[in-house]
Amino acid sequence: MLKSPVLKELEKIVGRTNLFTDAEELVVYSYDATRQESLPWAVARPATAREVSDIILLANRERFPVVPRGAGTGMSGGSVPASGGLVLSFERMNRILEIDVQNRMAVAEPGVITGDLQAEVEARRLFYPPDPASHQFCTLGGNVAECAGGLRAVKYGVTRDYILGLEVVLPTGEIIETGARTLKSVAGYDLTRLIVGSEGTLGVVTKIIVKLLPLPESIQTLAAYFPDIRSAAQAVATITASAIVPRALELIDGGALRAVENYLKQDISHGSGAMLLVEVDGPLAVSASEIETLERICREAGAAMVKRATNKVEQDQLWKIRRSISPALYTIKPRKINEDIVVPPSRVPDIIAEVQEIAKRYGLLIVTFGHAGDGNIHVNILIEDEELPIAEKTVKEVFAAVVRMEGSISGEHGIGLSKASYLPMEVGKHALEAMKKIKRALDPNNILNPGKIFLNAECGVRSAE
Ligand code: 2HG
Ligand code: ZN
Repeated sequence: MLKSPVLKELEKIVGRTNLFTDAEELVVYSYDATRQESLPWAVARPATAREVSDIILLANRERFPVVPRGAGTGMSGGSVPASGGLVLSFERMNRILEIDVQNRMAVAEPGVITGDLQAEVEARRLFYPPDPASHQFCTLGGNVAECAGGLRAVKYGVTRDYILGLEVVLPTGEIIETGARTLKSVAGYDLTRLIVGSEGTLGVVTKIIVKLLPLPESIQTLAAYFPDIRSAAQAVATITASAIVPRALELIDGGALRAVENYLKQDISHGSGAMLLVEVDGPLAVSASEIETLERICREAGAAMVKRATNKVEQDQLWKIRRSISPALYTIKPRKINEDIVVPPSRVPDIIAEVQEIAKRYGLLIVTFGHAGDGNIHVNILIEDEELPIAEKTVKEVFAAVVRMEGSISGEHGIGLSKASYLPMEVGKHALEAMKKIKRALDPNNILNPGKIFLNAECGVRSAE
């Protein structure tokens, strides 16, 4: 709990209307998309880096946890205040500060909705490629914290590939700037990369400089309908080994298709057992010939039907199906345990076969879908509450298979709370210790987002509560 003199000081920093302590307000900031929840002791909505810094200085003096939060759409518990403490919410730091068309970059505050930034730059014929499925709700700050991926990562990479620099409040209160406004900079350690994906454990991001690209001239999209997931996965492996790099290559299995059909109340699968959504972009002549080749590859791999979107409305309809999968799966069973494993693309058919075998062995409903083009598959285990212990065993087996295939247990959602106990399965002892040393060096009092990435007891001291 925060004592009343501390609350008074917080009130002085952010103003009375930007500090919440009532239970009905706190509950709104207590959970994320994993549905794990834990009430914070208070919520502050700072407006500047200086306010954030003052709060962090106070947190170090009084030793209370501080948990930065964007829109709470995260999928690993990263923004859940698991040890209580103060949630820092960035609703008020939501301005796009600059779009520099000539130098193709933009500067934004962390509370900007990712889709808003995409739309603003597209209006100027520029392109911000990172595209999490939740782009209409998630924030740029959250994307930076978790190094979000999304649908276009197969061609364009993930959030870290577009961050040129940051303004960061360190866990001890100092405000620093990392990186530069230029495409190149090797002045010292790459603190930008260290902070991106650090899940709010090493600093609070208060300003973000992003790199932009020219808007591609044309986009071509197709949906390919396969009899089963095996043939669809095989098509993925053929496409990723070809000379074409699609900007999206998404796989949807039969379970996910049925879930979306029920959710949107429309026929989506056309009787198929799996679907691929494939999109290319670039100069018209190139994208037109590439989509032809991709259609042929899909047919040769066994697609019974291939439909091309002929205009923007049809393209949006296809992507609506894809973006509806995650919300649709929440409606099936009380619990949705979602993973974001990633394997080398050539191993996509192998990991899918292995997940199916594990699901059969444990008798669990497991749905697989996602960014197959870059090997990033969402394995969703849909269970009743009492099935939780078996689901946990299942997760461990899936992760073991992923590590065996030289993949990673998290491609884009982060370790957060959900995967902290599994991190040692992938990261060697000495690498894990090096990570903890960085955490302890920057956050000696373990103030910032404690219990994320590493299990709580493992990092530093925080006594005087
Ligand atoms: C997506 O790609 C998100 O739709 C959510 O990363 C994945 O719910 C999921 O498993
Ligand atoms: Zn995803």
